Amino acid sequence: MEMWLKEMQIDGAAMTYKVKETLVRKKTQYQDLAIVDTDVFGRMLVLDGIVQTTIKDEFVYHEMISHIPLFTHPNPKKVLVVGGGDGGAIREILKHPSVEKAVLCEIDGDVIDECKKYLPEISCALDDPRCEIFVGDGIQYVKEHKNEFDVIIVDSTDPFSIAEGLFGGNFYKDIYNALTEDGIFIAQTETPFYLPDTVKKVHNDAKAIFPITKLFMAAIPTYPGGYWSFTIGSKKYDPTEVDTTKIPEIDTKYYTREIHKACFVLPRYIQELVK
Ligand code: AAT
Repeated sequence: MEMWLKEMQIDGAAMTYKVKETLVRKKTQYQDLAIVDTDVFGRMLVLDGIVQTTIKDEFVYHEMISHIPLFTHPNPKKVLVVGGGDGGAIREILKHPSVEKAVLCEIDGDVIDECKKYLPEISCALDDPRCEIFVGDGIQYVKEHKNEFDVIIVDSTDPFSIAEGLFGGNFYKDIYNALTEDGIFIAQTETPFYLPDTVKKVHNDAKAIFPITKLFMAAIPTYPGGYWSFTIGSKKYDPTEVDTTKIPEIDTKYYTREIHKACFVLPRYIQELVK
């Protein structure tokens, strides 16, 4: 019998993936967790029916959410990831020799455990001695840390339920305070095509707090719309002003010096959202 996973991308439109095998399916304390093996994208992590990451296209998201801020900051030493229990962002962060410590604050310990078991290509750096794992709510964690991180990466689920408070306003104020004086923050900020209001709100909230706010895009086949936004809030360094000729060679599949510049070039319908 053929098995298909149907993901609602937005009310009225869905994406379907042929599933070869379900490796794990369970209700955690916070969500419905599944890791399935698919024909086209390989293994994928699915939380509450929403695709979070897949073996085939995870590189785009994890490289872009990590290398854009880490190559904008001249000397990132201490980095925090909120969410991101699969470990993909940690793997990319630890490619930067300046990084002494990368803290992962993931609310759901089951995500970490199951990704370690079934997605080793993504979770492989979680055992690195420079990585410190904290299982708990990112909102609380960020509130309790001041002037500590050079870069904060918000690698969260979509803005509902446990992740709702990770999009905007008060959380961004706490992030500002948890950053060092020249710190940078980045968040995954959804699809401008399907959720223009979310992108606009998040951008305005960040702009009210950070002196420099920029949005960039990356092409991610398994995220709704296939074209995903990231928002940066920075205290001092402008990610669009980086001298990319000075960026060292790094082992990546999507991120390049040229992409670092090009990803900030926006189509008009997105420019209009962040005016
Ligand atoms: N690296 C790509 C995968 C993710 S998963 C995002 C993680 O955020 C999940 O494991 C979830 O448990 C965690 N999370 C949600 N809310 C919180 C919170 N309040 N504190 C800490 N961690 C949290 C991102 C996928 C993006 C999907 C786009 N459609």
